This record gives sequence, C-alpha cells and structure tokens, in this order.
Amino acid sequence: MRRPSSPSPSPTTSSSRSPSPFVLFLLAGLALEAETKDYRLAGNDLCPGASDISLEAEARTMLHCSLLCESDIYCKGFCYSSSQLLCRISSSDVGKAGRDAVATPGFNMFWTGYVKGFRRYGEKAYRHFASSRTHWDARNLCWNMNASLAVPLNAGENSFLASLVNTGSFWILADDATTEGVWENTDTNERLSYGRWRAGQPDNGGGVEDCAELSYLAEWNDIACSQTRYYACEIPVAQCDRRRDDIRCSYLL
Ligand SMILES: [Ca+2]
Ligand SMILES: [Ca+2]
Repeated sequence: MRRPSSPSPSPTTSSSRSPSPFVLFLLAGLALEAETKDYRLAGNDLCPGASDISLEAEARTMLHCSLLCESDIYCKGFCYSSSQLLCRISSSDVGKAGRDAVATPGFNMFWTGYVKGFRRYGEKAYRHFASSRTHWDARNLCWNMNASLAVPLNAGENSFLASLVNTGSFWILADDATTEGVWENTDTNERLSYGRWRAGQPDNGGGVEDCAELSYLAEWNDIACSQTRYYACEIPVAQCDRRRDDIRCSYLL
C-alpha cells in the first residue's frame, strides 16, 4: 500500500490578511473539540477548484462547516462563505498552500495540518494522538498532517515512542498483510529490520492479525488492522527547513 500523493511541504503565502479575532476564537474552540485536526486560514476570497470539492453543503457558521470536515476523515480543508452560508469540503491536497486555488469572492479557505506538539528524538519528531482509529484511518490522519504513522527503526526510537504514553498501546506503521510473517513499512513496503516483539508475538491470532501495535512497555504485538487504537505520527525533522517556511517546522514544540 502506497501513500496516495506526496504532500507539498512548503506553502506559499496566499493569505494577505490575518484571521480576525473572531476566527481565532473559533479555531481555539476547535482545537479543544478536535484532537486530530486543526484549521488555519489559507486564504481570503479563495476556494479549491470545482474538481477538488467533494461536498458542498449549507452551513450556518464556519464552525459548522469545520465540523463537517472533522467528521470526514478524508477532508483536508474547506472554504466557507458567511454571506451565502455555503460550506465546500475538499479531500485534495491542492488547497493546502493556496496554490491551484480559485479566486472565489466572499469565501475564506481553511486548511488542516497545522498541528503542533511534536517532540523531537534524533532526526525525527513524534506526537501521540489519543483518538481510536483503524490502522488505515490512522495512516490517513498522519498524511493529513504531512506526517506518517510512526514506526521505530531502532531500540532508541522504540523506547522514545513508548515513553509518549503511560498505558495501553497504539498503532505503528508495520504490517505483514502482503506476506504472512514478513513485516514491512506499510507505506513503502520495505521490509523492517527492527522489531521488538512481546514474547510469543507475532502470533497472527485467529489468522487475521496483520498490523502492529506498540505498548507503553515498548513491546510490539500483532492485531487485526480493523481494530481501533490510538496512534502516533512522525515527521523527519531533518527535512524541516525554517528558511523556506516549511509548515512541518511549526509542528515542533
Ligand atoms: Ca499476520
Ligand atoms: Ca498477536
């Protein structure tokens, strides 16, 4: 399974005005409401092009529009008109930086992915999300942040990731769905050379356990990919370039 598209890391500034205090208030509320997505004004008088709109619906407020986006796991952004009370949802990457967006008077465009709170370890930074998802959906939510589901490649990374939680377990980017018993990075299909399995694992329980979880004890176990777990995303810090206004730099604590 491959990543469907390569997100662009360096947005241009198409936004000429700052969000109003009212919008900032709404965004602060959203940050509390939604653990996994937050939204940032990406441009005034802009919308993604018609072919990038997956849903148009009436919405009484920008908050309502954002909640439509929140409830759609593939939503990457929306534009909203407070005069027409119209909400347009997009699941495409194009609007993230305002590039390829279309001048649309009266609409403000918002984009997801400006998530802070990643903690650096070595050349990567990680954040744990306390939101239960399937393995597939967890991967998508990380992609929406220009990140990927985290996978420890050595003992140091494994311990650091596990230290993000005090209890339970969460998804990591590892599966043996292609060839039973051969554990791969789910995005790249590259075979993983590291794995710290709990004693007796992986056991492919019931013949259906093809995705890996990492416990707070820093041990791996295989479970069915359709189960829901919390998850952690990672970004490669080495690629974050502050001189180019790379949004991934803004994720770091
Ligand atoms: Ca298996
Ligand atoms: Ca198992």
